[in-house]
Amino acid sequence: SPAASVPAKFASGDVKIALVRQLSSGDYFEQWLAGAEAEAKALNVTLQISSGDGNNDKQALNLEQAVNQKADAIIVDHGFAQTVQPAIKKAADADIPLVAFDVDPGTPKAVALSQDDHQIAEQALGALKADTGGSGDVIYVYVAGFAPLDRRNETWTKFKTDNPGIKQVAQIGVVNSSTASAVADQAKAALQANPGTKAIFAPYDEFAKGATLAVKELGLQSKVKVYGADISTADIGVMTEPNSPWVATSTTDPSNVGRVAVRAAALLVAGEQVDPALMVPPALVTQQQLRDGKITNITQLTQAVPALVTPDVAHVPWSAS
Ligand code: SR1
Repeated sequence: SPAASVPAKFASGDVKIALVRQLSSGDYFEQWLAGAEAEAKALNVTLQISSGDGNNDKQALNLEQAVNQKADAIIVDHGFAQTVQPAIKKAADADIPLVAFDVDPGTPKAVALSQDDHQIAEQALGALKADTGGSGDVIYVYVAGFAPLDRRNETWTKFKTDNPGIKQVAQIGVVNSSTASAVADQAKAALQANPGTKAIFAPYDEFAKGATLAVKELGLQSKVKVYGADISTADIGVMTEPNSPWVATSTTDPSNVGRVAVRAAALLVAGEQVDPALMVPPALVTQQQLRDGKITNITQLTQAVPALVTPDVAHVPWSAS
């Protein structure tokens, strides 16, 4: 069928979407932004980007500002419910369309976008179970309060109940501007305190990179394997290094998720219907698969796993992308 005509406000380049981020450093957030920017360009939308850089009060102020400036739509990218929900309510009261990625908006007027975090944890833990036979000491990396990590934690909690042979011997975790190196320090201490550890469940790529570094620095690659989440070209390099302990990750294509967020916001600006809960499915990516397929970057990965690109999630009828 012929493509729908471009709404006038988009054709004239008058659409402004505020992107209000909690975090911006690290591979995941950089790729996500690149996807959001590419989609904004394709849709002739101006993206007004701010980041709290981990400062929740700053993110809340940035969000207040986006509401006061009457952006055509707002995307809230991560954040803690208690710091962003008051301003999200103001946006809803002012009828400003809003997409909340990885944070509970607290109002049904906003579109809630997430990755399927339960599936992310299930896929990574499925690999861990297959490799360990369902028993052994495991170090877990987690920080409470981040919605995606909290959902993955629900799956981990159930997994431990369902697999009594799996013993969590330590919980570590930090999210800051140098997450990977902070987690590496913590993981080294946890590994030294728990010499029987067989696996580290680290469901965020900065966690997995830190865990991998710790295992390598202690020379434990043959004993301890890492099961992570997310992927980037740099992560593919880490996973496929000779003797790398990072053997599996469950992931979306982060740049695809950024694209989906902008498409959903654009649809709302155009008055189109959008599913109130959008979810992007992940795929399990293993070290073996990357090596066998000679995959060295994200472009090659999305060619090998086309399901990582989801053009039908928040499809924009007037756009070719
Ligand atoms: C600190 S939260 C990090 C997570 O946000 C996104 O959901 C990514 O998948 C990442 O793991």
